[in-house]
Amino acid sequence: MDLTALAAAHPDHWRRAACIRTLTLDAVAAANSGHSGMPMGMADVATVLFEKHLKFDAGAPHWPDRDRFILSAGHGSMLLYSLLHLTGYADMTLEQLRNFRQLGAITAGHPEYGHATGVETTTGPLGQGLANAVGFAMAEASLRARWGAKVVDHHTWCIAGDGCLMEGVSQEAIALAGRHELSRLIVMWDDNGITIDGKVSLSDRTDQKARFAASGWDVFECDGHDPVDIDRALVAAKASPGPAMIACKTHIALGSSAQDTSKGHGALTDATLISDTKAAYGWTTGPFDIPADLKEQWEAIGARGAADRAAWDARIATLSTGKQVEFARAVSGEMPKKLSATIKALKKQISETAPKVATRKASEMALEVINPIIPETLGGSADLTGSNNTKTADMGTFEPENRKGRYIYYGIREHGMAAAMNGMALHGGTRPYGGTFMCFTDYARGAMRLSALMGVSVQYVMTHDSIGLGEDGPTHQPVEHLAMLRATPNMLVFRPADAVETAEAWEAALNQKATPSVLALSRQGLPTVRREHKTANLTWRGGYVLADAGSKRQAILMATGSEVSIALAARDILEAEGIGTRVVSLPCMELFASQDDAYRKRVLPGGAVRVAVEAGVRQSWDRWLLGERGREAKAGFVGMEGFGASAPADELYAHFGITSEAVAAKVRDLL
Ligand SMILES: Cc1ncc(C[n+]2csc(CCOP(=O)(O)OP(=O)(O)O)c2C)c(N)n1
Ligand SMILES: [Mg+2]
Repeated sequence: MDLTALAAAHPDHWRRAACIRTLTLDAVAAANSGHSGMPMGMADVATVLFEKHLKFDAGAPHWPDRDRFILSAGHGSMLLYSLLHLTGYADMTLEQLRNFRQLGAITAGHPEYGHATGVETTTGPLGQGLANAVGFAMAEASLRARWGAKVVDHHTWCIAGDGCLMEGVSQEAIALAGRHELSRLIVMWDDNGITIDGKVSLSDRTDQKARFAASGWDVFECDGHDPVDIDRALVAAKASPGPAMIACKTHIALGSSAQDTSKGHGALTDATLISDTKAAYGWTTGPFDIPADLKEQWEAIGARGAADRAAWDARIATLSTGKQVEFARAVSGEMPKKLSATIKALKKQISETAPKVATRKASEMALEVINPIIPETLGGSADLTGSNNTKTADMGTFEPENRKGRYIYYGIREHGMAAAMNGMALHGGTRPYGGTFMCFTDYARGAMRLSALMGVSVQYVMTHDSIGLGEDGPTHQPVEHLAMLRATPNMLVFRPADAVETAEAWEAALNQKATPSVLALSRQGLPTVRREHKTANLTWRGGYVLADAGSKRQAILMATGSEVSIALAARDILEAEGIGTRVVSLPCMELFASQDDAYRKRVLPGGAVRVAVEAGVRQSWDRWLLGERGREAKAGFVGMEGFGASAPADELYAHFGITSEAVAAKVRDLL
């Protein structure tokens, strides 16, 4: 590359972009780790985007109608941190850049949501940001339809690398965006032909432009180092009727001796390389030293959106007070006050009629009363709507012809669904939930982990939660999934026993602002075990005494979901034999663990034999069996030890020995 010619053609732009490039070199050198090449390669595109197109106000980073900028190629975090610092985000000080990747700094190795303002989502696992961006754009389209362009009217911009486009989740996301004609979504592909192992051609020969076009995108290209050409492409992409992809031809690690090589991908820390590169940029100041005139130019860019933002504030002020309050509530993630009374009324009705229904059906019953009072829910399923029972009567279908529709047909795309839901939740103003078979948590897991890491309230409706699904067999029967989900920090795993607990689980889950939830729901019908109406939400406490010992307590049975009724039947057997037996329902271990010690002790006192029953593996039960005043010699587990099998559910329970007789026998053994 002839850098002199580039600099001469657009000297002001060149110097502005060099700020990003040199801050990146300095921060990576200070940390002695990180990724230099991507920010050095994409600095021109990002400069034009922030200077001319992105609607934002660095002084109001939470402005709801700002454009969203998603750095899907999260390893290039210094691109984002440099931009946030340069444009004047108050928290992104020079000190933070100096402490890039250090403990306590907001400049984490990869951008992390909740650390620095202006970081819209956590990226780093390649492909996630792109799939989040689709969710952001869906949320924008949904809210614009409901609130009008006066209130919601913005774009979602995403920078994705070769790696993002290779990851499978990108295909799911691209197809979804194309189908939904998300014209406000613009993806800028860092087309540098390089990944860590070498040239992209080592492992790929996909025609990416044809690939996007095949899914209904409008495709553009530009010279990623020519600001005029970049601007032309951005203008065209913004105006195009479909989602837009711009192939930005760039040179990784531009201007360094590592340019166009995989060496340029990682940390360029060699002092000579750095000084030579800076000299090639025409840069004369020392590390982290941005000349005052350049900082002023960048701060003016950061303030460019202030007038727009003020105009938006004025427009919001013209809404009725009721609407203003409702908009603020939805954006804050607060639940409407009516939710609590609505759930109580449903619980009362269930306890009185005591239906025998699958908890997936009970979930639908809950959603039928929830969706009408929480207008921001956006439900969906990965092509299992009739099995997950996720669609309620009033929702309508979200589609280009009906952006007000609140039900999303995600297609067979569990990972894309989960990542899109993260984007919707992060966008704010919407409450996404989506379903699939619990076993296919595996397919969604990459994004589910990020829901937990970011602390976003997404509800995963995972039905067919055990061997109880029967004939579909072991490919579809989750065994290890409860343990795996419970092992995930900041994730609530609900496995309700009946329709009452299911309604309670929904209330508890929706009230979480910073924690995602999984609702593990049965395919098979379950009796109502909560026959006596209680206004208190017992599931919200995680665990509680469902049936106490009739005589002196000798055993405590713990169970979740479909095995609670098995525990109750075992209790009947044992009580008839004069063995006082308590049954504890434990619909959410995480919430139970967060109760104070006194409450946990009341539910799980010491002394008695303890047996846990769950049609899954034992892992995750040991705290309740051995800890919490329990003892190894007096603890047993009735559940699964391997994969399931293909047969009717009743036969499987008998075959795997998950029966009330087996539970009673285990208690007798331990006494
Ligand atoms: C899911 C996932 N797999 C692997 C990685 C490790 N990784 C980080 S960057 C990278 C190469 C990405 O290539 P590209 O997107 O072209 O970035 P560039 O080298 O052009 O900056 C890999 C494999 C990751 N971050 N996420
Ligand atoms: Mg690349």
